[in-house]
Amino acid sequence: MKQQTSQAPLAIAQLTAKNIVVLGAGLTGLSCVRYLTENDLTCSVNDSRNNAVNVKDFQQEFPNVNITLGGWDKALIASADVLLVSPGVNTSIADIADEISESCIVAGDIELYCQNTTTPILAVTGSNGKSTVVSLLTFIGQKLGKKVEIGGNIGVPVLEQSQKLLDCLILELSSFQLETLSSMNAIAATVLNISDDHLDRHKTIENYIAIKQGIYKQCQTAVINRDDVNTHVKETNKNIISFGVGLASEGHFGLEVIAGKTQLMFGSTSLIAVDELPIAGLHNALNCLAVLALGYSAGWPIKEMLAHIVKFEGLAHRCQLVSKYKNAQWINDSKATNVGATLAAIEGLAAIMSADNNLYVIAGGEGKGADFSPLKSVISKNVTEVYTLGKDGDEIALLAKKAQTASRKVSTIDEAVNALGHIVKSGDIVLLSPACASFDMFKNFAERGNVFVSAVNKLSLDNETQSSREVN
Ligand code: UMA
Ligand code: ADP
Repeated sequence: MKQQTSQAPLAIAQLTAKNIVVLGAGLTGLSCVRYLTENDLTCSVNDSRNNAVNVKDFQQEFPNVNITLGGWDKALIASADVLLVSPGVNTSIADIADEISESCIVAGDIELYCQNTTTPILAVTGSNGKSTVVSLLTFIGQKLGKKVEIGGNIGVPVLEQSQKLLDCLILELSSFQLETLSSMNAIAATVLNISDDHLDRHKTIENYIAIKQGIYKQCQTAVINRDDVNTHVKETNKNIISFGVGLASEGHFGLEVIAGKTQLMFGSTSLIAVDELPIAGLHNALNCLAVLALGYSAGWPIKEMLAHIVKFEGLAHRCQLVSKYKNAQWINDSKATNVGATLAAIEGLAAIMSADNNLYVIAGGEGKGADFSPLKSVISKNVTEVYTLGKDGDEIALLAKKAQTASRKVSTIDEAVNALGHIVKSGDIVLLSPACASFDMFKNFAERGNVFVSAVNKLSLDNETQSSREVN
């Protein structure tokens, strides 16, 4: 059976009398059902897990929608004219792929949205920094007085924004969502960077890059990262704006040291010093450049964007300082679910700490088939000791050994934090940056980050209680 990404019309008027099947009953699936129902269309829903939804609640909200749980319903899939696939559902598995008919339109929620909207879109993908960039872009757009909303992989299904009249939708796209999207016509789109991620699903890095690059076929201006060749556009007739660490030519964004201070630059115009930015690290300076490039593509004035950028507070679980216990910095970077993010965190933080201090890293979890070896030299150069945990923790321990860096295996984050509580000194950094997904031990990265924060808080509280007992 040949699988296809739909170029075919999913305009609401075309969908009447079509047999629409929604795969997955999570955030995306339910948003599709809600959207179709609101447009007087019906559908069937299939989810391979038993407890995906409470069937009673579902039937109460959608009395005309048939739902099947606990396995892929092959007959239902085979009968579909339109298959609306949730991003977490891998349609290449035989149970699904073998059933899809030749004439069936296979698409995602974002394709459905794009075929039924005229809202201008700024779209962001990449291995790391997507949520930071779309959040900052949305923050700036709203501060500029525009009707701007966020959607996509950040946790807000786009169809939830479909009723709103917007000046712009800021869209975060994962590789899973790009696989089922072909009709977007964004004002501008970017691939921020590429590092190994989701290779358990996409199999090869080449395939992953090709999926990410698919975003450029669906935009008017491509915003590329000069320093990462995998983000560069292959088409020759595309309007391109670039950002990167080095000097920028006119019309592009870069960094330059002026009077001893690194500045964000637009061509030869200095914009703002990196140390005035509200989010730390070189990787975040690059994120800010990408934001400026995307906003500029939409006609937002650069000077006004800069006035608002400085007020942004950053996002939880992304290199977030959570405690200064013992005068060390305890940093929660639980969102580092891949190697690229952990590399950026270690290098970015090592750059701001003195050579006499120690950097301790807690890492490990579900590695998703990634190659950890790029961490070796960065660990060897910057890290004092690695605390490893989770399913693929031993792989990271092995890497640390090769990097001639001490490592210690722990069963829980609490165990790592308690051990570190005894050894950290003033000026040291303790960084939770797992380079892995969390689902071998936690519900999600937020739960993992919160466990770290609680453990650190408990440590400092116990210590305060202990010291006050000693004083009394
Ligand atoms: N399901 C099955 N069988 C499967 C896999 C999933 O039946 O083999 C069902 C589950 O039982 C569940 C439903 O599908 O009921 C979940 O669908 P989903 O996994 O597509 O998740 P949604 O709740 O629809 O959320 C999705 C994105 N999730 C994934 O891509 C895994 C959310 O991104 C996104 O915020 C949301 O759509 C709105 O657009 C999350 C994510 O982890 C944050 N993204 C990955 C990442 O950022 O690395 C790509
Ligand atoms: P995403 O939505 O792509 O996962 P986030 O903004 O949530 O991106 O950040 C995820 C992780 O990546 C965090 O650990 C963060 O510190 C790190 N990170 C953020 N921006 C970059 C970047 N430009 N390059 C590398 N790592 C980054």
